[in-house]
Amino acid sequence: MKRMLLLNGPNLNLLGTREPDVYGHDTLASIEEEVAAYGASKGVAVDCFQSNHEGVLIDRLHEARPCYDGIVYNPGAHTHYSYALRDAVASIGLPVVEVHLSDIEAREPFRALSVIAPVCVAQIKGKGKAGYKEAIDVLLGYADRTAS
Ligand code: CA2
Repeated sequence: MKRMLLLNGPNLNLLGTREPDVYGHDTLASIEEEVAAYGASKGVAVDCFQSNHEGVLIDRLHEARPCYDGIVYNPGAHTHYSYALRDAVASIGLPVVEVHLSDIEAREPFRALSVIAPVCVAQIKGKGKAGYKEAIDVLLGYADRTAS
């Protein structure tokens, strides 16, 4: 069975409590459950982790290296400025798909830039929670392509 990590960054623990017009009505726990069930249907065991702290997320990425076939990652606002997380993603040698619930290019100008996307295999944005499931498919396709 393949293993993937679903990683969520700062403030995503607040999903379902405010700004439903932007981020939807689902809580992070319910999204994690749904994504894990989707993964299981595709033969993928999904572990979930969220933190509001940059260093904790860096440590989790480092620890992921020997354990996972890929990472689905919503870096939250770190997306737009964290070179430390970009370096962590680049250093682990695992395929990472960056996911955003909202369309970051259609919002405030500061959100349009991702400093992390260039070291990811793909970026998915503006598809709500469906983007996390699509990321699992992208990673499965990536694993197939690199195996052949
Ligand atoms: O669209 C996304 O998924 C974002 O990564 C969400 C981040 C934002 O900083 C990025 O620009 C785009 C923010 C997550 C905050 O989530 C909240 C959820 C409910 C209430 C308040 C914030």
